[in-house]
Amino acid sequence: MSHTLAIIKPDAVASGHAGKILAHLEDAGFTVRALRMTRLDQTQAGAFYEVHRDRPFYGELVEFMTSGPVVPMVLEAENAVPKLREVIGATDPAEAAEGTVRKLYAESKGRNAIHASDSDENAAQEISFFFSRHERLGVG
Ligand code: FUP
Repeated sequence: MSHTLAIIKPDAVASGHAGKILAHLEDAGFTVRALRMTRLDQTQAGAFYEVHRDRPFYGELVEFMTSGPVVPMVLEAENAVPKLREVIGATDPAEAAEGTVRKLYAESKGRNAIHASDSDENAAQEISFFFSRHERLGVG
């Protein structure tokens, strides 16, 4: 079993889709190992998306991710990282496959409902970013 980090983003929380997205992830075979609702400040969101700092959409991305509460969670499954990437679909909902979380719930490429780690290394880093050692006791 391996682990990945998902974040239900502010658009999906605000539109009342957090519960449906959580059920979708559980139905897809993931076990939730840690979960909370929180709100990121500019420093936290900026650090989380540090890798995109030089991209033209960085400012908008940080503004969006701080615009309301988010629901980060640790998900467990076999091959959790690639499996979750498949379940959430392409970054842009217009390009996402039918039945994926982004096809069902994302508004646009920027406001796209959910984040998922893109490698095992980033998953470990992102899980530590949101969850303390104590909260991660059930993980791994
Ligand atoms: P993803 O891994 O699918 O979340 O996509 P990326 O890591 O490429 O991008 C991270 C976030 O930046 C996306 F979720 C939304 C935002 N983004 C834009 O707003 N515009 C873009 O052109 C690309 C990404």
